[in-house]
Amino acid sequence: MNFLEAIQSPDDLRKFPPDALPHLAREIREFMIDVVSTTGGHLAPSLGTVELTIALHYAYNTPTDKIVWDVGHQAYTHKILTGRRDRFETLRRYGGISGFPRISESNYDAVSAGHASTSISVALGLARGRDLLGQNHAVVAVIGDGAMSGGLSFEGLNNLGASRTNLTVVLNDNEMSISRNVGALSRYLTRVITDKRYYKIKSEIWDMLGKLPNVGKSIRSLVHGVDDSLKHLLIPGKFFQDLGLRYLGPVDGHDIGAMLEIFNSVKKFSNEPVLVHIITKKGKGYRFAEENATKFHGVGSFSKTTGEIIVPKGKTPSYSEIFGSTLSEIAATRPEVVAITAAMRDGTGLAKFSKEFPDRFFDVGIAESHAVTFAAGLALKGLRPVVALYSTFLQRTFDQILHDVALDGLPVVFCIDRAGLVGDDGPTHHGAFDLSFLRIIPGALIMAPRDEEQFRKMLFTALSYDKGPSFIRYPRGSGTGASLTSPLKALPIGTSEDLVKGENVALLAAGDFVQLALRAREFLVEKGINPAVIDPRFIKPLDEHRFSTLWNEFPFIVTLENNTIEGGFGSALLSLAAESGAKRFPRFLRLGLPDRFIQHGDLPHLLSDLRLDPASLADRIGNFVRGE
Ligand SMILES: Cc1ncc(C[n+]2csc(CCOP(=O)(O)OP(=O)(O)O)c2C)c(N)n1
Repeated sequence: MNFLEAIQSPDDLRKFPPDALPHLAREIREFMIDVVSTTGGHLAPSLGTVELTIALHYAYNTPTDKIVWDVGHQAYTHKILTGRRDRFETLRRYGGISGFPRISESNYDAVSAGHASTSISVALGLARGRDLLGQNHAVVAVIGDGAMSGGLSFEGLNNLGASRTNLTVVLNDNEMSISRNVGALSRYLTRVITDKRYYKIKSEIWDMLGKLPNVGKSIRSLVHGVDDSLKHLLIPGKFFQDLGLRYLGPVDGHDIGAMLEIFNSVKKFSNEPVLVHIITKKGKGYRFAEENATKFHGVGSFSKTTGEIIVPKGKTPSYSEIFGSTLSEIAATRPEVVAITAAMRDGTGLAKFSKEFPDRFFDVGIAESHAVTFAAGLALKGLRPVVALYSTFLQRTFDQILHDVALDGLPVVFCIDRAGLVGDDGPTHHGAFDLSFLRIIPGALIMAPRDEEQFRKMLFTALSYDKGPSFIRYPRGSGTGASLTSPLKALPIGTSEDLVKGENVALLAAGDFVQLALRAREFLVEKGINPAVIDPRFIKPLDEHRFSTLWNEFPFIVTLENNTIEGGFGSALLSLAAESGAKRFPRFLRLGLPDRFIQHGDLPHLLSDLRLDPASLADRIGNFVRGE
């Protein structure tokens, strides 16, 4: 019998007897693996939470009760059970359902998500709001052990513990972030799990003591006065208990019955925060994902039978790979170069560096703000830290860059991966803003390479620059396949490069969009327009020398960038032009990402939707020049 087909919403799920649920879990897994093998997606995290999700929707009255998913990459079962099974095959595709919870997609998605460590804070807001409004429903935050290591989670816990409000945090502990989890909290959790059997016995004793009138209470308070290590033996999850949360667990997160028992009893605690610690296996139920959860954390299409990723033929190395190999090359002769990642060792291309220079490599966990301020400390000691972050996660570190790094002109190098549109992950992950928010930082050196070869030179330039922080932003995926044979050499700071001569129109494109500009130019030539193409290379400082004559050479200036046009490269150039005192002020057209959040989908679709594909660009530029 196919149970899954009978479920349109959690109401249908709740009609099943509990003993049917493990069978349902098997069906969901099979369905999920089938679909994700073609769409790609966060398979291993979502395979790990199948039973948890069933248990939550079974025990709680969703959508009145709110489930808040941290990151939201583990919520595929949630999507399948909440009316999106029929559209699951459109997962992450253009026009299809999102890979993350989105309020706009379903009223079962209590909160939109994508970035880590937000769940406790936002769930606490929901809970306190509920209390203030005199409403009565449960709020459950589900957070992984990786996301729990982020600073925002600690801020949330700190406030939650003091709040005495009714909120349940489910800590989904699989000992993994994308790679193996790191840090002291992770070590602590491992100890709790390892000592599980002892804890079970001890906690039974503890509960029993609590039930003994008078005597029990005094023995318990005696225990509070004794040595810490002994307390650890007596009170499981002491860390959370001390923060004011009732700790329950550890529980097997693949045992639906055990979780139902816990959730049903937790629902009765009305005035206290609770933490339920569940243990899961990342990738559960699909051999290849269990064996290599990092590879299957976020995966493209793959063969279901062999687990092999389907790689398009002739793929050139990605920018991340070029970054990793070039950094290793430079670091081989420069012992002061150190690298920092925030839980994205593989994604940022630092795996090679981490193996070659283990002492000079720091994975700080999902802690981007810490990564930046930590780099400031390393720089103060004379080291040359390179912080590799995705553009979207760099957003969290604005104040650390400004206050801890830039203010004192510390030479920290920021390698900003996934800058610009990223595709299937959508609005939470597009790196659409970094040029705009970095450009206003005094003393920042900002570069954007048009290809891999230039990228290598920019990395070398950044590591040769010691007057302040430097930033290189580059896109997701492969470059142009440019030859990588020319020697590493620093570029003169603040210099642009004229790529193609032309007349009447100057097309200035930043970073990877130079390639787009060159292709748009071909269409324009067919229309009888012959634009010059200029690569600014440096977004800050701009090439004031070259650009001072630009305004007289070209009556039409077009800028193009893989960044929001609000405050980006085009705005910088426009300000420069406005203040240049040029007699003949050119007409300006700024092209780039529009001033709105951009949905998910493959890049060709997104670019054509935004009229940023070469043919549409040529049309827009043609109309502009013709004054239409
Ligand atoms: C602020 C931020 N940094 C990095 C990421 C990338 N990221 C997505 S999931 C993940 C690991 C999360 O680990 P955990 O919370 O334990 O969940 P699991 O995948 O193990 O289920 C990371 C680093 C992110 N989404 N947000």
